[in-house]
Amino acid sequence: MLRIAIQSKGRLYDESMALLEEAGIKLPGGKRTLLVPARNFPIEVLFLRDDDIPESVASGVADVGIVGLNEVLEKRCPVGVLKKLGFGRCRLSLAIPQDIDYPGRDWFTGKKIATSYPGILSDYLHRNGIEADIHVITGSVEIAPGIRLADAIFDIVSSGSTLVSNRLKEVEQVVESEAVLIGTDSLSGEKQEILDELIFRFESVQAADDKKYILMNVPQTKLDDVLAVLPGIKSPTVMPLADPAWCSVHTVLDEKRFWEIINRLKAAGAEGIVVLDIEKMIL
Ligand code: PRT
Ligand code: ZN
Repeated sequence: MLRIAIQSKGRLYDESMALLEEAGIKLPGGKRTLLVPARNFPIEVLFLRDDDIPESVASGVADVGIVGLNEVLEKRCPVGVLKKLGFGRCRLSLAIPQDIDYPGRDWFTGKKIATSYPGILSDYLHRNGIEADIHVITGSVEIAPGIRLADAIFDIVSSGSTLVSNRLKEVEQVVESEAVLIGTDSLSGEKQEILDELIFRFESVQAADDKKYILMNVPQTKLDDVLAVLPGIKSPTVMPLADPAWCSVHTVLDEKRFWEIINRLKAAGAEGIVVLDIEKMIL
């Protein structure tokens, strides 16, 4: 049985649960307890505050965990990142009041910086030879400059709207973060096998995430033009239709290039284009 720690509530909870579900791991519904065994896979889920996840993995209370990279770096626990999971993306940045003309990093010398991430911040200041005063606060860091508790903040930024509404501007991006799967290299053979299967399933879910399956009808006379729009995509499937003048083309597209390619396919003569989500893709 492999024990995985995930956030019990908060920003990473929904997507951590969705990832487990998409990986085919079924958890019992109903009242949730701290430790929940899956119904169909040798795994149990330990629900914790995100702050406690790195330490729980380092100490062996959990075998692996899903947590923001920012927490892993801050806690400095001896755990490794086994896999980046692509959700919970954010960055840790320095921000200062909007009306200050920012001359560069040296501005921070002698300043007071409010943060909940003193470890990452002190490393950064040290690396850059900046002496500043770190003021640790655990919530609502962004209000500190407004109430003159600090000159600047070092905090998580995602869309940037929290900074704007507190009349702050981001001046240095220090760390990029996303949810990661963490673990140690001291698992038993049995647990390692379960973990390998889990990672394989996560990878299949992730591979499908930014892909679409598309089908379209193409007149035989336009087939070459349509196939020319799909370069780099491994052998699209071409199938005959009841009307011999037409065929059906199936392929997988990167979501990022979706609109660009769809418009070119239409221009090249494709019709009746159907786009489907892909649930999993085994590479
Ligand atoms: O209760 P528990 O201790 O488990 O949770 P928590 O309150 O400490 O953390 P939670 O649930 O807020 O965040 C969990 C993780 O989500 C973080 O450690 C990050 O890895 C990740 N994450 C991603 C974020 C954000 N995006 C985010 N935007 N964590 C926090 N924020 C906050 C940020 O602190 C700031 O106040 O959102 C605000 C900024 O957002 P924007 O969009 O206005 O820039
Ligand atoms: Zn927390």
